[in-house]
Amino acid sequence: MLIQQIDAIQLLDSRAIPTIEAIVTLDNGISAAAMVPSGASTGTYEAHELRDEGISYRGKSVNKAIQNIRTEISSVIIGIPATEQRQIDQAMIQLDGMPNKSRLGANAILSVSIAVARAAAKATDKPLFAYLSQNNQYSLPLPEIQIIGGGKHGNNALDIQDILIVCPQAGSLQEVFEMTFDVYYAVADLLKARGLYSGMADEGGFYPRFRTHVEAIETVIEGVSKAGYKAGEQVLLSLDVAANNLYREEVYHFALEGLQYSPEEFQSLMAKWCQDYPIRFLEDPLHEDDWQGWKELKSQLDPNLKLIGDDLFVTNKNRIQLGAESESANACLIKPNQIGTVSETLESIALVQELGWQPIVSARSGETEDPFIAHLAVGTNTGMIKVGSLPTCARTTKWNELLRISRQVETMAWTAK
Ligand code: 2PG
Ligand code: MG
Repeated sequence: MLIQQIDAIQLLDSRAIPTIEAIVTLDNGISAAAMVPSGASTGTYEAHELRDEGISYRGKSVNKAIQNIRTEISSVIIGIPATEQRQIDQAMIQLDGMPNKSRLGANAILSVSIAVARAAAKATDKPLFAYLSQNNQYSLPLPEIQIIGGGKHGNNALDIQDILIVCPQAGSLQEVFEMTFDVYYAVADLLKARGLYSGMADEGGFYPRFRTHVEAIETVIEGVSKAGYKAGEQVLLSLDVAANNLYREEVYHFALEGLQYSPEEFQSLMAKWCQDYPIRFLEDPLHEDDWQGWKELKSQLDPNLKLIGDDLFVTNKNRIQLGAESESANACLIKPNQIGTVSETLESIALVQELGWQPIVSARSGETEDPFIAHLAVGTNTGMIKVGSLPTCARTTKWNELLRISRQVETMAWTAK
């Protein structure tokens, strides 16, 4: 099953921004394709997404990256067995030569890397999740699902980026979706009754113009009760503060309330919210360079609360290691396109698991119909996944794939805790 041909085309993501689909064909005739997603609130230390920077699609077309796949990348990969994922990824990393994959583009490299994994899974007659597994331990992940979107995904109507819910007592994934459906539409009813209803943010949640952040959090909690569930027990809250976007000139800014906070004040505010509300997951509450602040905040929080690094770690082993040494977090978002290859993503997940932290496989705000991350979460047994909100196709592609996988392997462990 040697790689015989690699091609790529420009397609559109969920924001209608161009993205890449790579197509890998093997010498036994099997072929597989993969599309890559794209973030809006990106961390500085992420792998580089190569865009044309011309006039087409406001600079966002990806023709150069596609050319790189057809020429340079093809030249080093053709002839290698598709099952040699590490060798293939290493060849692309070396060919790129830059620490952040900026020469060929992490979007070019990752699309090929995922297409190779998918082709190899097909060729070895395994479901993709099973092919990605190192130890045949699979489980269905518990999702965290967005109800309210904000920040860069929601026209900055809210300064923080996500208010999400987690249903830890649900008996199955089907039940998680049904409970989340109940809460999502209960919140919609509340917003409509108050004249606050607005369209959907990039990931499918609502983005009303609340007067304060606390009002937004309390509205979700009210929606939970309206739907007939107990907040803090059946339904927990999760926030992605995406604090990089709030931090300028050493101050955190809440435009909504017209307030500014010193780093110490912002840390205290985050700790207070976690005390006042049933928030059990807190992502990027501080900016990506404040290792000390993260450590201090962690020591103020309930040890059971998951303090999640996204922009802080960017799925990068070195940064995760730094976080472990500085005791800055106990959970890590995993986004394949932050690091740029399947094998590096698998290594980061393994490291997070070794540390005893919670890995959470995550989609990006600009998504595609590719359900790769559903397989990744199941196959590496991460236990949690984040895909944005419940509705819209780019999201349901992953939710529905998880449901299909759960049917395929009926004995699969369910991760609700
Ligand atoms: C995040 C993601 C997904 P983006 O910050 O966690 O919600 O957003 O893809 O824009 O980085
Ligand atoms: Mg985030």
